[in-house]
Amino acid sequence: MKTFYNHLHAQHQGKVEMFRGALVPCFEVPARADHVLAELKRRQLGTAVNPQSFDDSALTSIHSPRYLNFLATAWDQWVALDAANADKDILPSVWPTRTFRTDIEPENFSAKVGLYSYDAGSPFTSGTWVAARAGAHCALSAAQALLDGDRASFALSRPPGHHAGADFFGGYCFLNNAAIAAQHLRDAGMKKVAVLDVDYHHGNGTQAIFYDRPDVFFASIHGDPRTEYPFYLGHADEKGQGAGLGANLNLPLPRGTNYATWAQALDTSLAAIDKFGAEALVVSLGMDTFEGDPISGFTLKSDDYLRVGERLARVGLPTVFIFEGGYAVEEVGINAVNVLEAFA
Ligand code: OKP
Ligand code: ZN
Repeated sequence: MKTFYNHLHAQHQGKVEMFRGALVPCFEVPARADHVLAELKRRQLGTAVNPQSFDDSALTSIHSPRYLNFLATAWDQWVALDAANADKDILPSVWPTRTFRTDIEPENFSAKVGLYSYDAGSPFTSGTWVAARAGAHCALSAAQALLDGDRASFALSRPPGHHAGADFFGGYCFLNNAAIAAQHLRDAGMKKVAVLDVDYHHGNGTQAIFYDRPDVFFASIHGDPRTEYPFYLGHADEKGQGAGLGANLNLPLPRGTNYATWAQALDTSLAAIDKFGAEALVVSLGMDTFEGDPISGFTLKSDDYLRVGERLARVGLPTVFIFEGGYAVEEVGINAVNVLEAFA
């Protein structure tokens, strides 16, 4: 299995995120990807290759032009406000909630940051755009590998993507890599594609992007949004809308859920994907379902990920794995590679 990896991911290195009234060190750190890469090498699982580069039209198929323009220019705008800003990350502090207008892009920089985001936990840094764009190219290259005949591929990129919507960042995510990969498969002629999100957190961005579309099925197994981030989406009654009705499946589970219960939800998801008739599968591979994850609440163990990989392989579809969350940094490599090795 080819792994698409670009060292530019390390350019995205947030300093702090807002948590319970304090700025705390970021959980989403470059070492996460380094551990996965090291474990792939240790087990000699496939080859790590650089992504191809792609035209920005591959990004505009998912994200709005004004949002992409914001991402590309945000850092320069920030430093132009005050040269001393170069030493600080950008964190949003004001948002247009219900009753406010979002059709007019404000001139004020903080107001722009708020327009294009939904939380204060996702610092935008000097290297965020470069890293996120390289990550999207990893996802596109991984999707392209399937089109070129590979059975499976892996985009080992960060920052993650599944919380990013068409025109907003949040949840450590800026470009929705899974959505970009799925769309690339569609644009190349596949009629139906499924995205399966196994990250602990609901993939609200991916769901929103495809919510009214009948051609991309979205299934997600995640912590119940009544208590778990991202809180405002991911309930079981969200089934898609319009032409997309029936092409969205949420399986929220309570904090403390173990592998046996989680695996039943996996089987439910895979049966639905099979019934949908997808030609390819995009897996948002978050490893924060692990018992040792510092910000999550399921109790999967390292060996359980071998079973996950086996089950995913049994679906028999060409599969792109997209790296998402997983914050038990020391174990994230073992856990992710357990899925990939058992799949292969
Ligand atoms: C991103 B991904 C932690 C609060 C939660 C946001 C979590 C984003 C998870 N102190 N902050 O889905 O792994
Ligand atoms: Zn997560």
